Amino acid sequence: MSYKRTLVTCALPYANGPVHIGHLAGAYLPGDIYVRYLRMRGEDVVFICGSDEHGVPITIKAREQGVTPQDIVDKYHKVMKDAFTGLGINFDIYSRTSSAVHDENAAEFFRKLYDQDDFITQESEQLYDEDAKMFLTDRLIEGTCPKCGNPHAYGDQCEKCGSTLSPEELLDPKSKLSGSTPVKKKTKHWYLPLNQYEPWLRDWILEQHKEWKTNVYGQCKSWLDGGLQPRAVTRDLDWGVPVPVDGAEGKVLYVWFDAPIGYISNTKELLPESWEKWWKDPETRLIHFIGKDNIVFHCIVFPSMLKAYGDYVLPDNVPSNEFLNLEGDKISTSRNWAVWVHEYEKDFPGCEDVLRYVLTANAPETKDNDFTWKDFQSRNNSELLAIFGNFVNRAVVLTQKYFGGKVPANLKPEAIDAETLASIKPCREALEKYLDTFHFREALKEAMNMARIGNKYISDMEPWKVAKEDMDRTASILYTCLQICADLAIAFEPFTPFSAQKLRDILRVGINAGWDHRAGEGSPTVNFYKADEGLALHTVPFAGSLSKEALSSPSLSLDWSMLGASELLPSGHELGQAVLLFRKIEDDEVEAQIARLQAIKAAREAAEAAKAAAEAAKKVEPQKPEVTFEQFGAMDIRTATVLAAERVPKTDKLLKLSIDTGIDQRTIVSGIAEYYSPEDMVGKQICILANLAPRTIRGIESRGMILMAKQGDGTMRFITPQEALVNGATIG
Ligand code: B3M
Ligand code: ZN
Repeated sequence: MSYKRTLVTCALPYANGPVHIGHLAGAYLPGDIYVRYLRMRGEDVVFICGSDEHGVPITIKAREQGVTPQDIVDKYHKVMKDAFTGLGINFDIYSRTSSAVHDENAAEFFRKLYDQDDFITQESEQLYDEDAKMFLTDRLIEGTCPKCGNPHAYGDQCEKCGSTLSPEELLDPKSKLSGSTPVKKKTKHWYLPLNQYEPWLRDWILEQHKEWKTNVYGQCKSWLDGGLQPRAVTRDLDWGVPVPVDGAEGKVLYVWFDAPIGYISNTKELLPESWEKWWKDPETRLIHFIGKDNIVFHCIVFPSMLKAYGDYVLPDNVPSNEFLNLEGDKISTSRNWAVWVHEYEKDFPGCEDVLRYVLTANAPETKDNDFTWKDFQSRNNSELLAIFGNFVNRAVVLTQKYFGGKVPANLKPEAIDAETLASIKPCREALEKYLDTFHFREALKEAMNMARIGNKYISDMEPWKVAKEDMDRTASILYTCLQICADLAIAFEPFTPFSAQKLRDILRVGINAGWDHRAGEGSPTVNFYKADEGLALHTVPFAGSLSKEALSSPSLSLDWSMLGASELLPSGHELGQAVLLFRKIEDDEVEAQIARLQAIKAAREAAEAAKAAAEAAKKVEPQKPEVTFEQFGAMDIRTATVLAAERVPKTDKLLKLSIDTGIDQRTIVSGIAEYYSPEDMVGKQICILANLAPRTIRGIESRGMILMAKQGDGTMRFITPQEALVNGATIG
């Protein structure tokens, strides 16, 4: 079906932590690349995102830090917004689900479905914390896993053995809020009966959207084949959009009900007059960029909500990526195993495009993929720098050297020149094919192939040698190279926009990069770049279509349609200064990053080991067989003091102790050297079994035994009276 405009959304990230490279690779970079591409092709696009500021994890984090949920989301909203801007991910709006517009919009959405009787209600017994006066969501309940005995299993899952649990199954459940034992209490909730939408969903997705990426289609199919259940869309919580109906006091909309409505709210905030055109006109194409854990919500739940509401367009495509790992391990905010985008921007200023490039070249489009710092370094040094940057630099520097910085005339063309330029065309076709079908990794390969073609051509032609004999031929070679440079300034704009802009500054050309709606309603604008006036960004009123008049400029402006053309830069056009597009990433820079990660891993392992040891120490041995009173009474246990202590030579475990027992002074050999040094023992009052038959250990006669407490992990501690007693006091 034909369309007039494209509404692109990226998943609204939770405002409970900063953005990391996994987020970028999963949804935000692909979204930005796609939008930049469409805009260059002259399409009308709105690019929507914002923070997802509701949900239980935010309330837990606030409680942990002793601040309000609003404090948490204010902090991370800003960190995330700045991180995106820093990487050139330019949403038309980056708003937040705590905004007033959203509150009203989400409530209205619920209300309409409620009025239409689209929900069912269900009363159920749920666990309630009487101290905190709150119903407990699954994650707020901790208890012992019935399957593996892990004492810290959550109400929905045991992270140790991976079992899916329900809160009722936990042994000895406790509220994470107050530590008290939860009680069962009745509560009523509203459910969207997804089962009723199943036949429609089967047809809409499985029949009508076979073109969706196989990972997305496959996940939808398995959800549908598994059968859909009604889903609660309300929660007992005090952080979120209040449920706007009677009898729902203390309840809010479930975060996954309100968050996708946030896409609509944010569009409404940006374009209060014309937002409906973007959401309700069938000639709008809606594309959601998301990570794979969000597939069910965007392909099944949200479309069912939109369908129930009526009038709305449905997603045309939901290009979702798989996960990106970091140095072989799953990226995790809670385990601090991540490369944080705001930190990267601080550590590698001016290298924004390197991260964009590496994450796209390695995008987890079809399967999970791994980010490593070594790969980051080598992709920069041996691809961006050695191929793209090196080619451009050689072409421009030689043009300055031999032709005063002006594009030379094509004085002595040879067949190879035209063939080389012609070989850009198939790359362009492939590039477009891949971009149109959301295969950004392959698309980037094609852009890089164009740079390879240029780099090989200049290396093979050796204009620096030809210049010694034949200036006319040198002119043609550099003329050809500069045309390819201009191709690169177009082709790389979606992927590495900062470097593409730098390259256009070098070439002194502008670009028609399409219009955006950031200026908001009333003044939609066309943005383009002109090569005069220091390449200023020109903004003119948007007249409804890309007007050629608006774009006509006395200087040179590139256009996507020129990609692969035989002449993009005319002879005589004056170039700007040659600056390096990329710098080398040094060993010490990536080593510092690797060391940072290793330190995090080491700290985590130490903490885990300490926790495991503490757990093990708590284990107690089962009781021994009974003894009689007489048997116990036969043992002469009494207090004593250590007078002197030394290691038994050539042993690790044994100490030779000289003891004042109150009856006599004697020697006891004890296996405690692993736990106490001789100095620790001298002067200590202890308890001994005095009438143990003497034994000779390592040639020393030992008379008696020191009483030790042995813990579950095997560690030992001696027993000492709570206050100083006389030596020889009997114990029994
Ligand atoms: N906040 C989950 C996530 O950040 C969720 C996405 C909402 S999209 C409407 O992965
Ligand atoms: Zn378990």
